[in-house]
Amino acid sequence: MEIGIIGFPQSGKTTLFHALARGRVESASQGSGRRDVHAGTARMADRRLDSLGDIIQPDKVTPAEVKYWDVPAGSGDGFGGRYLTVLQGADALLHVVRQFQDPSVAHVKSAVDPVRDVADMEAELALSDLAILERRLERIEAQQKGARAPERDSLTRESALLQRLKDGLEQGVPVRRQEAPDQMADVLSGYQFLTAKPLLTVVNTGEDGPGDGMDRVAIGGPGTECTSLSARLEMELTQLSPDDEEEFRASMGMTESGLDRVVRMSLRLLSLVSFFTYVSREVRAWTVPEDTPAVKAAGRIHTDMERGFIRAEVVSFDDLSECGSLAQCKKQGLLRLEGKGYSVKDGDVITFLFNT
Ligand SMILES: Nc1nc2c(ncn2[C@@H]2O[C@H](COP(=O)(O)OP(=O)(O)O)[C@@H](O)[C@H]2O)c(=O)[nH]1
Ligand SMILES: [Mg+2]
Repeated sequence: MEIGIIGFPQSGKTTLFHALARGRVESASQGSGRRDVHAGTARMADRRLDSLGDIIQPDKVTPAEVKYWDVPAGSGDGFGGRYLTVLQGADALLHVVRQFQDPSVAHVKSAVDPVRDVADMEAELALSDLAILERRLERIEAQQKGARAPERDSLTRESALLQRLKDGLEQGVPVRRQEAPDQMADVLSGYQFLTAKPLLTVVNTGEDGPGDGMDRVAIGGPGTECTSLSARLEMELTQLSPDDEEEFRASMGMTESGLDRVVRMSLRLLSLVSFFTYVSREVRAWTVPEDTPAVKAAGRIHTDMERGFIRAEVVSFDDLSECGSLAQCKKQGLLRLEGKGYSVKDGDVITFLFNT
Protein backbone atom coordinates (compact mmCIF):
# COMPACT_ATOMS: atom_id res chain seq x y z
CA MET A 1 0.00 0.00 0.00
CA GLU A 2 1.35 3.41 -0.95
CA ILE A 3 0.07 6.72 0.34
CA GLY A 4 0.95 10.19 -0.90
CA ILE A 5 1.07 12.87 1.81
CA ILE A 6 -0.02 16.24 0.49
CA GLY A 7 -0.79 19.61 2.05
CA PHE A 8 0.08 23.27 1.89
CA PRO A 9 3.47 24.52 3.15
CA GLN A 10 3.96 24.49 6.94
CA SER A 11 0.99 22.23 7.55
CA GLY A 12 3.08 19.49 9.15
CA LYS A 13 3.48 17.03 6.24
CA THR A 14 7.15 16.32 6.77
CA THR A 15 6.69 16.07 10.54
CA LEU A 16 3.90 13.52 10.14
CA PHE A 17 5.86 11.66 7.48
CA HIS A 18 8.86 11.23 9.76
CA ALA A 19 6.63 10.17 12.63
CA LEU A 20 4.94 7.51 10.50
CA ALA A 21 8.22 6.24 9.10
CA ARG A 22 9.97 6.32 12.49
CA GLY A 23 13.26 7.13 10.88
CA ARG A 24 12.98 4.62 8.07
CA VAL A 25 13.21 7.18 5.33
CA GLU A 26 14.76 6.96 1.91
CA SER A 27 15.15 9.75 -0.61
CA ALA A 28 14.02 9.03 -4.08
CA SER A 29 14.14 11.25 -7.10
CA GLN A 30 11.25 10.98 -9.44
CA GLY A 31 12.03 12.44 -12.83
CA SER A 32 14.78 14.99 -13.21
CA GLY A 33 13.81 17.43 -10.48
CA ARG A 34 16.26 19.22 -8.27
CA ARG A 35 14.45 18.44 -5.07
CA ASP A 36 13.97 14.92 -3.90
CA VAL A 37 10.67 13.37 -3.02
CA HIS A 38 10.99 11.44 0.21
CA ALA A 39 9.67 7.94 0.70
CA GLY A 40 9.48 6.05 3.96
CA THR A 41 7.96 2.83 5.21
CA ALA A 42 5.90 2.45 8.35
CA ARG A 43 5.01 -0.78 10.10
CA MET A 44 1.31 -1.30 10.42
CA ALA A 45 0.50 -1.53 14.07
CA ASP A 46 -1.85 -4.42 14.80
CA ARG A 47 -2.55 -5.60 18.32
CA ARG A 48 -3.59 -8.99 16.96
CA LEU A 49 -0.10 -9.50 15.58
CA ASP A 50 1.40 -8.77 18.99
CA SER A 51 -0.86 -11.27 20.70
CA LEU A 52 -0.15 -13.92 18.02
CA GLY A 53 3.49 -13.44 18.96
CA ASP A 54 2.55 -14.20 22.58
CA ILE A 55 0.52 -17.30 21.63
CA ILE A 56 2.83 -18.82 19.03
CA GLN A 57 6.19 -17.62 20.39
CA PRO A 58 7.88 -17.41 17.00
CA ASP A 59 11.48 -16.32 16.43
CA LYS A 60 10.30 -13.36 14.45
CA VAL A 61 7.20 -11.20 14.11
CA THR A 62 6.91 -9.21 10.90
CA PRO A 63 4.21 -6.57 10.47
CA ALA A 64 2.79 -5.51 7.14
CA GLU A 65 4.23 -2.26 5.85
CA VAL A 66 2.89 0.84 4.21
CA LYS A 67 4.92 3.21 2.10
CA TYR A 68 4.44 6.95 2.41
CA TRP A 69 5.56 9.66 0.03
CA ASP A 70 6.12 13.20 1.30
CA VAL A 71 5.06 15.39 -1.58
CA PRO A 72 5.62 19.13 -1.18
CA ALA A 73 2.98 21.09 -3.04
CA GLY A 74 0.68 24.02 -3.00
CA SER A 75 1.79 26.04 -5.99
CA GLY A 76 -1.81 26.97 -6.68
CA ASP A 77 -1.94 25.54 -10.19
CA GLY A 78 -2.24 21.82 -9.58
CA PHE A 79 0.30 19.04 -9.20
CA GLY A 80 2.66 18.51 -12.08
CA GLY A 81 5.85 16.77 -13.12
CA ARG A 82 7.38 14.28 -10.73
CA TYR A 83 4.98 15.12 -7.93
CA LEU A 84 2.08 14.18 -10.15
CA THR A 85 3.81 10.93 -11.12
CA VAL A 86 4.28 9.98 -7.47
CA LEU A 87 0.70 10.84 -6.54
CA GLN A 88 -0.74 8.98 -9.51
CA GLY A 89 1.06 5.86 -8.33
CA ALA A 90 -0.33 6.15 -4.80
CA ASP A 91 -3.27 4.04 -3.65
CA ALA A 92 -4.62 6.86 -1.51
CA LEU A 93 -3.88 10.47 -0.62
CA LEU A 94 -3.42 11.85 2.87
CA HIS A 95 -4.08 15.57 3.16
CA VAL A 96 -2.49 17.27 6.16
CA VAL A 97 -4.48 20.38 7.08
CA ARG A 98 -3.05 22.91 9.48
CA GLN A 99 -5.22 23.90 12.39
CA PHE A 100 -2.52 24.59 14.98
CA GLN A 101 -1.91 28.21 15.87
CA ASP A 102 1.77 28.66 16.52
CA PRO A 103 3.17 32.16 16.04
CA SER A 104 6.65 30.73 15.61
CA VAL A 105 5.53 28.81 12.52
CA ALA A 106 4.87 31.19 9.65
CA HIS A 107 1.80 30.71 7.52
CA VAL A 108 1.90 31.24 3.78
CA LYS A 109 -1.61 32.52 3.75
CA SER A 110 -2.92 35.34 5.90
CA ALA A 111 -4.38 33.17 8.63
CA VAL A 112 -4.88 29.59 9.72
CA ASP A 113 -8.11 28.35 8.18
CA PRO A 114 -8.55 24.60 7.81
CA VAL A 115 -11.90 24.83 6.03
CA ARG A 116 -10.39 27.06 3.36
CA ASP A 117 -7.38 24.75 2.97
CA VAL A 118 -9.58 21.71 2.45
CA ALA A 119 -11.44 23.55 -0.33
CA ASP A 120 -8.22 24.89 -1.85
CA MET A 121 -6.68 21.43 -1.93
CA GLU A 122 -9.77 19.98 -3.60
CA ALA A 123 -9.36 22.69 -6.24
CA GLU A 124 -5.67 21.93 -6.62
CA LEU A 125 -6.37 18.23 -7.17
CA ALA A 126 -9.18 19.06 -9.57
CA LEU A 127 -6.86 21.31 -11.60
CA SER A 128 -4.41 18.45 -12.03
CA ASP A 129 -7.19 16.19 -13.27
CA LEU A 130 -8.59 18.86 -15.59
CA ALA A 131 -5.18 19.30 -17.22
CA ILE A 132 -5.01 15.54 -17.90
CA LEU A 133 -8.59 15.49 -19.19
CA GLU A 134 -8.02 18.38 -21.55
CA ARG A 135 -4.87 16.86 -23.01
CA ARG A 136 -6.60 13.54 -23.53
CA LEU A 137 -9.69 15.11 -25.10
CA GLU A 138 -7.52 16.97 -27.59
CA ARG A 139 -5.65 13.80 -28.48
CA ILE A 140 -8.89 11.86 -28.96
CA GLU A 141 -10.15 14.51 -31.33
CA ALA A 142 -6.98 14.20 -33.40
CA GLN A 143 -7.12 10.39 -33.36
CA GLN A 144 -10.75 10.31 -34.47
CA LYS A 145 -9.90 11.92 -37.78
CA GLY A 146 -7.98 8.96 -39.15
CA ALA A 147 -9.79 6.22 -37.22
CA ARG A 148 -11.86 3.37 -38.64
CA ALA A 149 -15.47 2.89 -37.54
CA PRO A 150 -15.07 0.50 -34.54
CA GLU A 151 -12.16 2.45 -33.14
CA ARG A 152 -13.98 5.69 -33.72
CA ASP A 153 -16.93 4.41 -31.71
CA SER A 154 -14.80 3.58 -28.71
CA LEU A 155 -13.04 6.93 -28.94
CA THR A 156 -16.43 8.64 -29.05
CA ARG A 157 -17.56 6.78 -25.93
CA GLU A 158 -14.36 7.65 -24.11
CA SER A 159 -14.57 11.25 -25.14
CA ALA A 160 -18.19 11.52 -23.95
CA LEU A 161 -17.23 10.07 -20.56
CA LEU A 162 -14.22 12.37 -20.19
CA GLN A 163 -16.30 15.40 -21.15
CA ARG A 164 -18.83 14.47 -18.48
CA LEU A 165 -16.11 14.07 -15.85
CA LYS A 166 -14.69 17.42 -16.88
CA ASP A 167 -18.06 19.15 -16.54
CA GLY A 168 -18.48 17.57 -13.12
CA LEU A 169 -15.03 18.66 -11.97
CA GLU A 170 -15.68 22.18 -13.15
CA GLN A 171 -18.75 22.18 -10.94
CA GLY A 172 -16.61 21.05 -8.02
CA VAL A 173 -17.51 17.35 -7.97
CA PRO A 174 -14.45 15.10 -7.53
CA VAL A 175 -14.20 12.10 -9.86
CA ARG A 176 -14.69 9.70 -6.94
CA ARG A 177 -18.21 11.09 -6.48
CA GLN A 178 -19.10 10.88 -10.15
CA GLU A 179 -20.72 7.90 -11.77
CA ALA A 180 -19.24 6.12 -14.75
CA PRO A 181 -20.57 3.12 -16.65
CA ASP A 182 -19.06 -0.17 -15.45
CA GLN A 183 -17.59 -0.98 -18.83
CA MET A 184 -15.53 2.23 -18.61
CA ALA A 185 -13.96 1.31 -15.26
CA ASP A 186 -10.72 0.09 -16.86
CA VAL A 187 -10.41 3.20 -19.00
CA LEU A 188 -11.00 5.34 -15.95
CA SER A 189 -8.51 3.56 -13.70
CA GLY A 190 -5.85 3.99 -16.40
CA TYR A 191 -5.96 7.75 -15.90
CA GLN A 192 -5.22 7.66 -12.18
CA PHE A 193 -7.20 10.82 -11.51
CA LEU A 194 -6.20 12.41 -8.22
CA THR A 195 -9.76 13.31 -7.26
CA ALA A 196 -10.70 9.65 -7.82
CA LYS A 197 -8.30 8.45 -5.14
CA PRO A 198 -9.45 7.64 -1.63
CA LEU A 199 -8.68 10.65 0.54
CA LEU A 200 -7.78 10.74 4.22
CA THR A 201 -7.89 14.24 5.67
CA VAL A 202 -5.71 14.62 8.76
CA VAL A 203 -6.30 17.82 10.68
CA ASN A 204 -3.09 18.84 12.44
CA THR A 205 -4.55 20.27 15.61
CA GLY A 206 -1.42 21.07 17.53
CA GLU A 207 -0.61 19.92 21.04
CA ASP A 208 -3.73 21.39 22.65
CA GLY A 209 -6.05 19.11 20.73
CA PRO A 210 -8.87 19.97 18.37
CA GLY A 211 -10.04 23.55 18.47
CA ASP A 212 -13.36 24.83 17.20
CA GLY A 213 -14.71 24.06 13.79
CA MET A 214 -13.55 20.46 13.47
CA ASP A 215 -17.02 19.43 12.38
CA ARG A 216 -16.86 21.92 9.55
CA VAL A 217 -13.53 20.54 8.37
CA ALA A 218 -14.77 16.96 8.14
CA ILE A 219 -15.35 16.32 4.50
CA GLY A 220 -17.62 13.42 3.84
CA GLY A 221 -18.82 11.02 1.24
CA PRO A 222 -17.66 7.69 -0.04
CA GLY A 223 -13.92 7.23 -0.38
CA THR A 224 -13.05 9.80 2.28
CA GLU A 225 -12.14 9.71 5.97
CA CYS A 226 -11.17 12.44 8.38
CA THR A 227 -9.22 12.40 11.64
CA SER A 228 -7.08 14.69 13.74
CA LEU A 229 -3.80 14.59 15.62
CA SER A 230 -0.83 16.73 16.49
CA ALA A 231 1.96 15.89 14.07
CA ARG A 232 4.63 17.33 16.35
CA LEU A 233 3.39 15.48 19.40
CA GLU A 234 3.17 12.18 17.50
CA MET A 235 6.68 12.78 16.22
CA GLU A 236 8.00 13.43 19.72
CA LEU A 237 6.25 10.34 21.08
CA THR A 238 8.06 8.14 18.57
CA GLN A 239 11.30 9.06 20.36
CA LEU A 240 10.08 7.46 23.59
CA SER A 241 10.26 3.79 24.55
CA PRO A 242 6.95 1.95 23.94
CA ASP A 243 6.25 1.84 27.70
CA ASP A 244 6.92 5.54 28.22
CA GLU A 245 4.86 6.34 25.16
CA GLU A 246 1.90 4.40 26.47
CA GLU A 247 2.19 5.99 29.88
CA PHE A 248 2.30 9.44 28.34
CA ARG A 249 -0.71 8.78 26.13
CA ALA A 250 -2.66 7.43 29.09
CA SER A 251 -1.83 10.54 31.11
CA MET A 252 -3.16 12.68 28.25
CA GLY A 253 -6.30 10.56 27.97
CA MET A 254 -5.31 9.45 24.46
CA THR A 255 -6.52 5.91 23.97
CA GLU A 256 -4.88 5.21 20.65
CA SER A 257 -1.76 6.36 18.88
CA GLY A 258 -2.67 8.94 16.23
CA LEU A 259 -0.29 7.16 13.89
CA ASP A 260 -1.99 3.79 14.42
CA ARG A 261 -5.29 5.48 13.72
CA VAL A 262 -3.99 6.90 10.46
CA VAL A 263 -2.88 3.41 9.37
CA ARG A 264 -6.17 1.82 10.44
CA MET A 265 -8.26 4.41 8.59
CA SER A 266 -6.10 4.02 5.50
CA LEU A 267 -6.77 0.28 5.46
CA ARG A 268 -10.48 0.88 5.83
CA LEU A 269 -10.43 3.52 3.12
CA LEU A 270 -8.81 1.05 0.74
CA SER A 271 -11.03 -1.88 1.80
CA LEU A 272 -8.00 -3.93 2.76
CA VAL A 273 -8.04 -6.81 5.23
CA SER A 274 -5.17 -8.34 7.16
CA PHE A 275 -4.34 -12.01 7.44
CA PHE A 276 -1.52 -13.75 9.25
CA THR A 277 0.85 -16.59 8.42
CA TYR A 278 3.21 -18.69 10.50
CA VAL A 279 6.04 -20.14 8.42
CA SER A 280 9.64 -21.03 9.35
CA ARG A 281 9.13 -19.74 12.86
CA GLU A 282 8.01 -16.33 11.60
CA VAL A 283 4.60 -14.83 12.24
CA ARG A 284 3.79 -12.31 9.60
CA ALA A 285 0.94 -9.95 8.71
CA TRP A 286 -0.20 -9.34 5.14
CA THR A 287 -2.81 -7.08 3.62
CA VAL A 288 -5.01 -7.86 0.64
CA PRO A 289 -8.19 -6.32 -0.78
CA GLU A 290 -11.45 -7.58 0.70
CA ASP A 291 -12.79 -10.71 -1.02
CA THR A 292 -9.37 -11.83 -2.27
CA PRO A 293 -9.51 -15.57 -3.03
CA ALA A 294 -7.16 -17.76 -0.99
CA VAL A 295 -5.11 -18.71 -4.02
CA LYS A 296 -4.37 -15.04 -4.76
CA ALA A 297 -3.53 -14.36 -1.14
CA ALA A 298 -1.02 -17.22 -1.35
CA GLY A 299 0.43 -15.52 -4.41
CA ARG A 300 1.13 -12.43 -2.36
CA ILE A 301 3.57 -14.51 -0.33
CA HIS A 302 5.15 -16.43 -3.18
CA THR A 303 4.24 -17.16 -6.79
CA ASP A 304 5.07 -20.86 -6.17
CA MET A 305 2.40 -20.97 -3.50
CA GLU A 306 -0.17 -19.66 -5.95
CA ARG A 307 0.91 -22.02 -8.74
CA GLY A 308 1.05 -25.14 -6.58
CA PHE A 309 -1.87 -24.23 -4.29
CA ILE A 310 -3.53 -27.28 -2.70
CA ARG A 311 -5.56 -25.86 0.15
CA ALA A 312 -5.51 -23.41 3.01
CA GLU A 313 -5.84 -24.27 6.69
CA VAL A 314 -7.66 -21.37 8.27
CA VAL A 315 -8.50 -20.37 11.81
CA SER A 316 -9.81 -16.98 12.82
CA PHE A 317 -7.68 -14.87 15.11
CA ASP A 318 -10.50 -14.76 17.66
CA ASP A 319 -10.78 -18.55 17.81
CA LEU A 320 -7.03 -18.96 18.07
CA SER A 321 -6.70 -16.45 20.83
CA GLU A 322 -9.52 -18.12 22.71
CA CYS A 323 -8.07 -21.65 22.30
CA GLY A 324 -4.55 -20.57 23.08
CA SER A 325 -2.81 -22.80 20.52
CA LEU A 326 -3.14 -24.10 16.97
CA ALA A 327 -3.16 -27.69 18.27
CA GLN A 328 -6.09 -26.90 20.55
CA CYS A 329 -7.99 -25.27 17.66
CA LYS A 330 -7.48 -28.43 15.61
CA LYS A 331 -8.80 -30.57 18.44
CA GLN A 332 -11.91 -28.44 18.74
CA GLY A 333 -12.51 -28.54 15.00
CA LEU A 334 -11.93 -24.83 14.56
CA LEU A 335 -9.24 -25.28 11.95
CA ARG A 336 -11.02 -25.18 8.60
CA LEU A 337 -9.79 -26.56 5.29
CA GLU A 338 -10.52 -24.10 2.51
CA GLY A 339 -10.05 -24.24 -1.26
CA LYS A 340 -8.73 -21.82 -3.86
CA GLY A 341 -11.87 -19.73 -4.04
CA TYR A 342 -12.27 -19.10 -0.30
CA SER A 343 -12.36 -15.36 0.26
CA VAL A 344 -9.89 -14.31 2.90
CA LYS A 345 -11.41 -12.64 5.98
CA ASP A 346 -9.86 -9.99 8.17
CA GLY A 347 -7.99 -11.70 11.00
CA ASP A 348 -7.62 -15.13 9.36
CA VAL A 349 -4.56 -17.09 10.44
CA ILE A 350 -3.67 -19.15 7.37
CA THR A 351 -1.33 -22.01 6.56
CA PHE A 352 -1.08 -22.61 2.83
CA LEU A 353 -0.39 -26.14 1.60
CA PHE A 354 1.12 -26.28 -1.85
CA ASN A 355 3.07 -28.47 -4.29
CA THR A 356 6.49 -27.29 -5.23
N1 LIG B 1 3.06 23.71 17.37
C1 LIG B 1 3.07 22.77 16.46
N2 LIG B 1 3.92 22.87 15.44
C2 LIG B 1 3.91 21.90 14.50
C3 LIG B 1 3.05 20.78 14.58
N3 LIG B 1 3.29 19.99 13.49
C4 LIG B 1 4.25 20.59 12.79
N4 LIG B 1 4.66 21.75 13.40
C5 LIG B 1 5.72 22.68 12.98
O1 LIG B 1 5.35 23.33 11.79
C6 LIG B 1 6.48 23.57 10.98
C7 LIG B 1 6.24 23.02 9.62
O2 LIG B 1 6.16 21.61 9.69
P1 LIG B 1 6.59 20.70 8.46
O3 LIG B 1 6.30 19.29 8.86
O4 LIG B 1 7.94 21.02 8.00
O5 LIG B 1 5.51 21.19 7.39
P2 LIG B 1 5.44 20.93 5.83
O6 LIG B 1 5.87 22.18 5.17
O7 LIG B 1 3.99 20.66 5.57
O8 LIG B 1 6.29 19.75 5.50
C8 LIG B 1 7.66 22.91 11.69
O9 LIG B 1 8.36 23.90 12.40
C9 LIG B 1 6.99 21.94 12.64
O10 LIG B 1 7.75 21.68 13.79
C10 LIG B 1 2.16 20.70 15.70
O11 LIG B 1 1.38 19.73 15.85
N5 LIG B 1 2.21 21.71 16.58
MG1 LIG C 1 7.85 19.48 4.15
